[in-house]
Amino acid sequence: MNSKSYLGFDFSTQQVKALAIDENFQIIHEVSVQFDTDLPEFKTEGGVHVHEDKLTVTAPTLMWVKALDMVLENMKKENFDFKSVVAISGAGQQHGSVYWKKGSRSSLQNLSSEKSLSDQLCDSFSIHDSPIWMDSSTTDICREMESVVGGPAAMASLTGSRAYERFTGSQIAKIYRNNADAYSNTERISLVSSFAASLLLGDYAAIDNSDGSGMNLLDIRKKDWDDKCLEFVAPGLRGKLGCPVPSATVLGSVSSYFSERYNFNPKCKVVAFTGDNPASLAGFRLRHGDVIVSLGTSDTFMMWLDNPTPKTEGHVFVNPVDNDAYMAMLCYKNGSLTRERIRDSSANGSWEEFSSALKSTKPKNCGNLGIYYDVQEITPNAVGTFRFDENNQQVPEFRAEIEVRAVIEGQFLAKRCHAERLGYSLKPGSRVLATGGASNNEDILQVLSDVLSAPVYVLDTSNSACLGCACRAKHGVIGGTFDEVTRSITACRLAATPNNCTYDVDRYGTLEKVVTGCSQD
Ligand code: XUL
Repeated sequence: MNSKSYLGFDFSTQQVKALAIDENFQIIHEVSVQFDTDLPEFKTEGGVHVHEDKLTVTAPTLMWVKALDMVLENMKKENFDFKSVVAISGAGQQHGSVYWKKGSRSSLQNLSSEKSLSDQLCDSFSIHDSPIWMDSSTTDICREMESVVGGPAAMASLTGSRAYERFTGSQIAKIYRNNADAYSNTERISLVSSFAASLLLGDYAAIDNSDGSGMNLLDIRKKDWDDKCLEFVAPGLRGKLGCPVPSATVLGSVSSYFSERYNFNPKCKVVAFTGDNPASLAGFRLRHGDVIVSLGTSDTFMMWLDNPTPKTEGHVFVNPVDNDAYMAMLCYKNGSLTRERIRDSSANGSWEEFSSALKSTKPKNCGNLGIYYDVQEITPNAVGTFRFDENNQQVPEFRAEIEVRAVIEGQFLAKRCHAERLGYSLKPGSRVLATGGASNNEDILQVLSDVLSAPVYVLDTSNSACLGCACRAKHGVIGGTFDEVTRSITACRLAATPNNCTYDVDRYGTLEKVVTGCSQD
């Protein structure tokens, strides 16, 4: 009963989850609430509402509040020892925003432990439907916003990313333009992460630098809002955003609402919440020189950077576990569905045959190189299938086993090429941490290891964001480096070591430029 624990939350797109670890990082409790099934009154699909224009995507803000009520009530029913919690942190889906109505700070500060949070905060939002990361309705605003700071490259260099529709800056601008009254009736704008932290803190929680980097508003080097961006978006925005803080900041203690209603220790600390991707980076305990490759429906590539060179492709965020470092993230739409298409067309729909093809062909594929964008790719913006022979001549097709190797090598070369453009370079001891469906296939992992020239480890990711936040909570109260604090966590499994084959990454980059120039609509 006297043992210490740390609590991590994850307010993701489809659910809210909480996970507690003990001093030895063992998971001692896990609870989740699914929006669609546990809160059917909000009528979400996959946790969201896609509007008629198909571009606008929102989630009911109050649903998130209710989900927190439910998570905590469930933990109480399961006799979770709230008193043991030393510190809490959490993650939120990135980019989503919450609009607190004037007067809500006082509601947060004066919550009665007799009632649920949702009963008391149901009238606290000036916008009831929070724009979320799946929204793509602000293209025009993004282009205007970029031109105000000198173009997409200048925007990327300043804020870590060119202007993206899902990033919060353009979403706030849309709200101001379409609903100026609601905007002026807004006292505070939170990200999903800082909104969730605010509930626990009983006061407005600061936005952390890492999640703040997903807004196109933060100067990622100065770690302060950029006035030009703020002025473009809406008047009086600086005051509504509050000051951003390092992600390991202890914001204060839990509000008395939680100590009275759930028996939390009144001294339990709330450490700044962050975005789900930065939180996963913490959960994977990514170190200098490491990369994470998540091979799922869409592929994601994350890396630790010391000296980033943000480009118009990919995103650079302030690092969530070291405020002086950075992380970068590259997202690819053509992931497992493209691999499966080639498996079906060139390996009789069988992963075994796919693996045999990889084994029967040599690294670098005798100079054959393929680029496969079945759907409009975002990194880079292109679509189509492109095959090049060893003389860089485009060819209409490859033999089946060449095609299999080409899709895997092409996807991994792309990631290495884009990572290097963002300032990534392999260091002695660099590790590739692989996750997602395709990380079960050792032959695919061997290609990954060869292309990236580093050993590949496989990670269990089921809880990465939540676990990362429980660890961040501990780091926040203990201090020192995150690596020191989390060093005793059991290591991941080594799955592949690189053969000595030097891939020509520049050649890939050149061919990708050819492809982008002639991308088919
Ligand atoms: C990242 C992004 C998503 C969200 C939801 O830029 O848009 O990964 O964080 O998980």
